[in-house]
Amino acid sequence: MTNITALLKIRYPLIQGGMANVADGTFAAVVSNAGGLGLIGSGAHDGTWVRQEIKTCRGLTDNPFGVNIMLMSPHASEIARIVIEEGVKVVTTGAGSPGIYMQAWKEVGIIVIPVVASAALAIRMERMGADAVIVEGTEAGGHVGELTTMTIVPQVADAINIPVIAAGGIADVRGVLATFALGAKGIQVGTLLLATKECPIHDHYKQKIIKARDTDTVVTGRGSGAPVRVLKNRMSTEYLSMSMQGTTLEQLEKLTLGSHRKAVFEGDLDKGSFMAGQVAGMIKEIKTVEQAIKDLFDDIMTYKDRLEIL
Ligand code: TUI
Repeated sequence: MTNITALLKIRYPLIQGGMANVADGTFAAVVSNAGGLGLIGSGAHDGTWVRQEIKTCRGLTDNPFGVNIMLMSPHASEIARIVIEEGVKVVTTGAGSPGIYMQAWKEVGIIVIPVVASAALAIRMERMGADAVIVEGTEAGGHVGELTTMTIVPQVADAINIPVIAAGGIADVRGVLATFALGAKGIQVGTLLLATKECPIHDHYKQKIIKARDTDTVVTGRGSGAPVRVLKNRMSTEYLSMSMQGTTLEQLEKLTLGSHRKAVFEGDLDKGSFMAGQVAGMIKEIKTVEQAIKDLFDDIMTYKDRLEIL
């Protein structure tokens, strides 16, 4: 089956990014109620938190939703077990290979959609039974790879027979059409959903996205093994100048410890890490989640007909 809406039993071929510290059960339910696939972003949370958010989400929507597992988290294996116990239908993973969990998830019929950073990993995931893969270009916010959406989506689409979901750089109908032209069967969006009325982040974070220009994101930690795209601010500038001066990874870690939470919960413009993708520059207003999702798809046929090729 290559149809994402049929596979996931959702209205639009859209899944929400796994946004750690942001996407709780309440937010995931809003996205699922709007016709996409909402995800609980487990981030660095423990199993108890994830279990509670699954229950909350269930109470707020009858539509399908999933859990995103950040594989670098020390709680990843506990959460991998909890999604089975709680009967979660869909799991997405990020920041590593979910190989060791695949068999257990597939045995209970969980739909597994890993984020892959290369065609080689995509092929491995297909062999292990993944139902689709998410391919994230470096335009995305948060933890990113090197390849652009434009180049990695078609290469992975050519390498595997399961559907590719494109992420990184999509915030309007043009991005949807472009990634489908590249071979995607669905999209994942994060930044666009940060700039929504229902998103539970500090208002300073939303305003920073609305005010951002095209050149206002930067990747910190390219040398650290965990490069992260953020909106430029005092924190990112300090990080980059310290890393240029040869500051140790340990000291850099100390600088950024808890900084994403400072952005999300306190809106701390100086000390926060405001993770966001390059599309921040094209997001100009705060919409409801429902409107943001509708605007990506509802006029797509009209827009497609307006393209002048040849
Ligand atoms: O995971 C993300 N985005 C994230 S995770 C995150 S939390 C964090 N904070 C600080 C440092 C590191 C993480 C914030 N944003 N997106 C999915 C994603 N996965 N992007 C890249 C990858 C990835 C990388 C390597 C997936 C697989 C992979 O494979 C390793 C291997 O075994 O080949």
